[in-house]
Amino acid sequence: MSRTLTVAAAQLGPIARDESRQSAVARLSAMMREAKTHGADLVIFPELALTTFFPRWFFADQAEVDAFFERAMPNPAVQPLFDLAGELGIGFNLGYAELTPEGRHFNTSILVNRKGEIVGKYRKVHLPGHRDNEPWRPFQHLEKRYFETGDLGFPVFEAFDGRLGLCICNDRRWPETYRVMGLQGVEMVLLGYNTPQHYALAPEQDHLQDFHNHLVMQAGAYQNGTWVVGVAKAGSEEGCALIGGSCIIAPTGEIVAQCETLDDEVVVHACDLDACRRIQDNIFNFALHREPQTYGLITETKGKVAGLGGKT
Ligand code: ING
Repeated sequence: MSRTLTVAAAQLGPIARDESRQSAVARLSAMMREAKTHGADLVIFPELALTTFFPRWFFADQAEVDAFFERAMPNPAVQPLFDLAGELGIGFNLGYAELTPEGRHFNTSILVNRKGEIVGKYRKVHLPGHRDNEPWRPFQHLEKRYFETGDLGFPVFEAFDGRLGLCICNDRRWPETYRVMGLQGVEMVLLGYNTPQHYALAPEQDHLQDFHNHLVMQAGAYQNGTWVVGVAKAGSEEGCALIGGSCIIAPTGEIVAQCETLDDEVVVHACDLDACRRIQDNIFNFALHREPQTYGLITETKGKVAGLGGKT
């Protein structure tokens, strides 16, 4: 009897700067209900799914930044989503800005089970962008200013009769993210993203954003024999074009379901978690084929070092 986990990728269209949490939660709830009608056990929402992508602006006043953060999870504005999960018997993955009681700021994602209980939490490790206001840019990307580097590692959680891992947006571009979870036997990686079409430091690559988006997730899936569900906040959000391309990817690297619009849209797929074995036990059988004694540089240095090949 194979272990099938039916997941829904619930892509969000734009969230306006002045859109209330209640409005965002209503949209998420509508997609959760739709996912349930298609038999989903688990629905995956985007990164920072309760507010507009506020790192696109520079705020001198920290109080204006903190207004985009959640001081508790759940909280009164989000509680209806947790209640609905329990009522429908469906789990969910939600990205939001976390402000801890100690005053620490994280770009966070949680995994909630069918009873509406938080069973997993992750804080974004790879923070892209920059720290200071750079007026030359058409829009800012101040994640390094507004968030701290995640301090929870890349955990894998036993849930939904499988091994589920979480990451967020830029994390999906780094092979280390998937491999640390792959070494924990992950069977499904859940992630959300807010990805602008325009990348100010390399505008000649703007037309490749959708290709790069799928490339990195498909590679991560195949090289670790895991399902990957990537879900966008998409569309023109406060004048900034965000890519869509939300999708569900099999352990073979094949995209098995993909959103077609840049709006609120749900796609569903029944994922056979045992399909991971066909990759993890063979081509990427880590215990059989990896040679970690050769990989030291990967954790010994942050940036590049002199070549190991010696003088040429
Ligand atoms: N967004 C983007 C991402 O990694 C980015 C930042 C955009 C990096 C385009 C490179 C190119 O998808 C977030 N939120 O990490």
